Amino acid sequence: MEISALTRSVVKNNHAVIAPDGYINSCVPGWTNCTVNVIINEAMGANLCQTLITAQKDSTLKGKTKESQIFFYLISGNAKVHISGEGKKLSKGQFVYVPIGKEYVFEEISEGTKILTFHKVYEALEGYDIPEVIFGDAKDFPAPAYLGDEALRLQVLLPDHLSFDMAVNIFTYDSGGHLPLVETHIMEHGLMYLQGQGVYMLDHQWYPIKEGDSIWMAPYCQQWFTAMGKEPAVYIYYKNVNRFPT
Ligand code: UGY
Ligand code: MN
Repeated sequence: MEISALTRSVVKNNHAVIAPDGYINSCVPGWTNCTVNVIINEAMGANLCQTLITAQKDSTLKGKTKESQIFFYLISGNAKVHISGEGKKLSKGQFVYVPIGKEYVFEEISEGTKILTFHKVYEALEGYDIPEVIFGDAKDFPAPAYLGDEALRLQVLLPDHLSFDMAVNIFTYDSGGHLPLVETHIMEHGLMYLQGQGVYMLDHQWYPIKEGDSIWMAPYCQQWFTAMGKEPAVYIYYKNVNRFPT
């Protein structure tokens, strides 16, 4: 029998590993007939929010972005999305970026659909317009080798443009592939594993990680990862960009 007093999840001052076994549901006004797990949030010391929405029967998500922009990514399932009049169907691997000040509606969401969200308070930049709504499909994005290593491939889902203050990327590691260095940087990350497993080093502590797990890394949390197992390890991650130092 499993011992319920054990978990791989940890919450520290500069990083967290959140495995699904510790999820407790939240209620978000406007998001109905779904479970919502707020995985990363300001309450833990982060400057971003990351949630996982799991649709039940007749689920709808209605809202208006205010100071935070929201990136919605379909991990599985289907939904129909309307953003300020523009409507599109989304399925696994597809996403919509909703900038500030836009109304959004998700409907016709198939039961069990899983939607990952990243939220960040938008920091405007003088001389640049607020970004527009963006629909996309991860499979349409190139996956070039990362820093010349063919075992690591990085897809950049949002435009590399100064009007954006956040990036969302998908990182794929062949088994045995690893970051070529211990990263030490000001940018913060929120991430979720879409596939596979491996070992993450966070602030010189070592964590086994697998599909479904999430990680928060505060600015300057030192980080390194190696993939293990029989399939590539894939994670989707958030990064704040283009606005510092001030
Ligand atoms: O973009 C990044 O900083 C990325 N290489 N970090 C990470 O995967 N932990
Ligand atoms: Mn990094």
